[in-house]
Amino acid sequence: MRKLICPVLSMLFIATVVQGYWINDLDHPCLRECTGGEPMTCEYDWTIESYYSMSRACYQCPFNEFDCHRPHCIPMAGYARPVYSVNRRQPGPSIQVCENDIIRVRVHNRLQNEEAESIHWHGFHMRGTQHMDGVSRVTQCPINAGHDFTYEFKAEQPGTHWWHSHAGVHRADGIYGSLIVRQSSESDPHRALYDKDDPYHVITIKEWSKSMAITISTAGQSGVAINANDGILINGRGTNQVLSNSGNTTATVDHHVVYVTSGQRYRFRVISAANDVCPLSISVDNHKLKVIAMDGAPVNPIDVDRITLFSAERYDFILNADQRPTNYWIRVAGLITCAQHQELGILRYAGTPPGSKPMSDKNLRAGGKVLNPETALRDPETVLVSDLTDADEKEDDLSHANVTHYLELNAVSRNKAKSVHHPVFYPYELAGTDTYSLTNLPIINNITMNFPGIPLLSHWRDVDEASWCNKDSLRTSRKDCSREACECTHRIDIKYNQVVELVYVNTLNLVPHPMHIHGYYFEVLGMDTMWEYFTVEDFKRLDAQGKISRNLKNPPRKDTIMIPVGGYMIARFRADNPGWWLMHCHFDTHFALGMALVFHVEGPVPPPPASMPVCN
Ligand SMILES: *[C@@H]1O[C@H](CO)[C@@H](O)[C@H](O)[C@H]1NC(C)=O
Ligand SMILES: *[C@@H]1O[C@H](CO)[C@@H](O)[C@H](O)[C@H]1NC(C)=O
Ligand SMILES: *[C@@H]1O[C@H](CO)[C@@H](O)[C@H](O)[C@H]1NC(C)=O
Ligand SMILES: [Cu+2]
Repeated sequence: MRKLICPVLSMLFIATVVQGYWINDLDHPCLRECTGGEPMTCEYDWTIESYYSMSRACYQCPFNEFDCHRPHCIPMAGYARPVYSVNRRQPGPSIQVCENDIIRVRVHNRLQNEEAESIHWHGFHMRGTQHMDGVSRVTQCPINAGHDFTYEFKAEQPGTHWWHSHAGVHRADGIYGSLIVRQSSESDPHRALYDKDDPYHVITIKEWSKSMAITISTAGQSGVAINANDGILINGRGTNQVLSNSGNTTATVDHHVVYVTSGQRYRFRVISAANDVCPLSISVDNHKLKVIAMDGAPVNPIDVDRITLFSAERYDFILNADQRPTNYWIRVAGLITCAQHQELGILRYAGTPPGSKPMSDKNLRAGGKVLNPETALRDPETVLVSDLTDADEKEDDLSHANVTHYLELNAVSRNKAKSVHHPVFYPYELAGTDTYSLTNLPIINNITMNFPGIPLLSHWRDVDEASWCNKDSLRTSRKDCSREACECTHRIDIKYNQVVELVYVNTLNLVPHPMHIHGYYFEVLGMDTMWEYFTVEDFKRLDAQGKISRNLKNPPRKDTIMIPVGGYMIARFRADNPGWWLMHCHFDTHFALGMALVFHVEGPVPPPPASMPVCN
């Protein structure tokens, strides 16, 4: 048996290494042409482990490039550090299925240190399978170390999605991967615009760091300065670490290569798996990007030169391979805290020699028209996501909102009982250059989210009455949140089937926040950058004067959207998916500090499966 399989496996291995991809994804029976026929049940077996990049599985990587592609070798940028991994890969296994398939993932938590885990399926709304949303302490108890749990749900949202850990900060250390749901030609409104849509054109990008995420987040909370990022990865590969071996030869991990053939039009699916305040702008030299979808939802096509992605955003674009057949740089440039980094991949036309590189200046940063600029400032070279329009037939009318919730995002100086700034030992009032540095606390409506130790979806009735709060309850309680952080379980109750309008205002001119809603799409009615210290009161005043415009006709849909500094974003959704849905900033360090709340949408939720993990 062994003898029979091995030659076949190694041939496959070599064949797929040429394309820079992994056998197990391409081998899966669910990766097929989507014809709209019988859905399949797609099974996956995942082992989650504490592991290491540049382990012995990497042999002579990067001095021998072939070795960097070996099974169990996680090269990252050639730097050896602890990682968390699914099946000893980074990014983890890609799930690629057809619309309406059933996805069944058996997760075996084998993390060291007794760490618990849960997996969120980012982009899926989990209607009828609310218990599968994978948010530790909201929809489930995390899976304890040594235990297994099987997630099972239907691939109802077509498009480019991803999966990632939603326990602690494990996502940043490697528990993430792509989740692609393709449609039949008849269902895909943009099918006529491209020729190819295959796994080789799925790209995940993120920053990497020499430190583990827990080190970065606790250092930030404790006022200890360390590097939060040391480079950028394209599909798990970075080239910015120069290594030398005993023979004094130097080498770096090779660029990620994407292959195209002249005359073909390719659907690219790009996912930002960034951990933190690291927006990434992607472009391809000499090529326009025709954007056709955001966060999985189709938009009317628009041509741009580059796209800025915040953590958890996805963009699909079509690249027409109509240039001289050679190599071109794929540029992924960091912004804000990642501004010093740029990573390069290679777009290689068929017929170009392997190992050859593009001729153009590798240090250049791309210019031209940008979609989703981090400033959200309007000028002739920028397109805001709210300027795009939905390409699907509208089934629902959200032109009348039943209720509006104002969500004020802020980053403030506050003392926090257990960490950050202790009210007595190291209060923020004493922070300064001669004492200790200030750590700001990101908040929503002055509240720091505190999760109870039990999952809300199944056990919310057991939560102590006094620990709940929202803006209104704080007002009546007369709690003063201006010095000490108000830590409580921030909950907004929503009646079934209401049309909910959310107005996000990012008050302080500090950083943009990519806000993510679980269980729904936001319809993005409008956004703008206003002025430094723009407040909810300012918004209400302008709105009353009719100076705020809303696109009620065909707003684009997103599940993660950046709220610009000193600006606002207006979103709506119909609350027809009962449950407990987390809404939070997708920056790890902000989420860890409590920039989150839960929407409780009333209505019946099916009982949890008997196999749910337990805690407390
Ligand atoms: C490598 O470089 C060091 C320092 O320049 C030198 O001492 C050593 O002999 C070199 N080793 C080889 C194998 O060339
Ligand atoms: C938050 O607190 C500040 C005072 O520190 C107050 O001006 C503001 O109105 C509060 N915001 C909300 C949404 O309650
Ligand atoms: C929302 O408002 C519409 C129009 O006023 C009304 O018909 C509908 O009953 C309201 N829905 C809910 C759930 O309150
Ligand atoms: Cu944030």
